[in-house]
Amino acid sequence: MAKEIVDAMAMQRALTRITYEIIEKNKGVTNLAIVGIKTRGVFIGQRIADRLQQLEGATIPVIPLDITHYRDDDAERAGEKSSFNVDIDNKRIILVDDVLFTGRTIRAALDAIMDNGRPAAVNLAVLVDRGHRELPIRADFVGKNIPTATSEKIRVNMKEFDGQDGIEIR
Ligand code: 3GP
Ligand code: 5GP
Ligand code: MG
Repeated sequence: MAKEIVDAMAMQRALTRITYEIIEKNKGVTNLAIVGIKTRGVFIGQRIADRLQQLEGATIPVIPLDITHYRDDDAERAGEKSSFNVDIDNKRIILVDDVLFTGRTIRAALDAIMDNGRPAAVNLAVLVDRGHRELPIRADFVGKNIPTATSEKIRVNMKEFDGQDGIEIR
């Protein structure tokens, strides 16, 4: 059984608000770079970049990141590194993911980022925070806080990948 909790309009508004918050917190957009965690974090990151382009006239790079090999629960593949095609030294990074849960994905993403350079700062933007953190990690920009039971699943749909926008709980 799935229940829609955020519709397409509300999801778009949340992304627009996050974009304004990013501009405000960074006092502009100079030196920003977006790192999107695959799969849907990349599409969310691209939406934010498109909005930044409209609002500030700046082209912000969106770097896709696959953290599979950085997870602490995948010992077999650990050690394979992900390399960026954008120089991130002294950049202000906005790390973007669809759902924040235990925080382990973000910890892994930070490892991948640090392997690629020395950013001036890293901030975290997520569309959904569903709680249940296992590490001292929090998001700087949150689309929607959705308290969940461990057994529940949040489904994030994105036009680019799923044919429509919206967030469901099941
Ligand atoms: P994403 O790649 O866009 O993040 O892992 C495939 C998809 O399944 C992921 O899409 C993720 O959002 C979704 N998913 C739903 N529930 C879970 C979960 O509990 N853990 C993980 N890792 N992915 C989940
Ligand atoms: P964490 O590493 O914080 O436990 O989980 C974050 C990652 O797992 C996110 O990238 C997300 O894709 C996935 N994830 C965990 N729980 C959910 C969920 O309920 N829904 C979705 N869509 N993804 C989840
Ligand atoms: Mg994800």
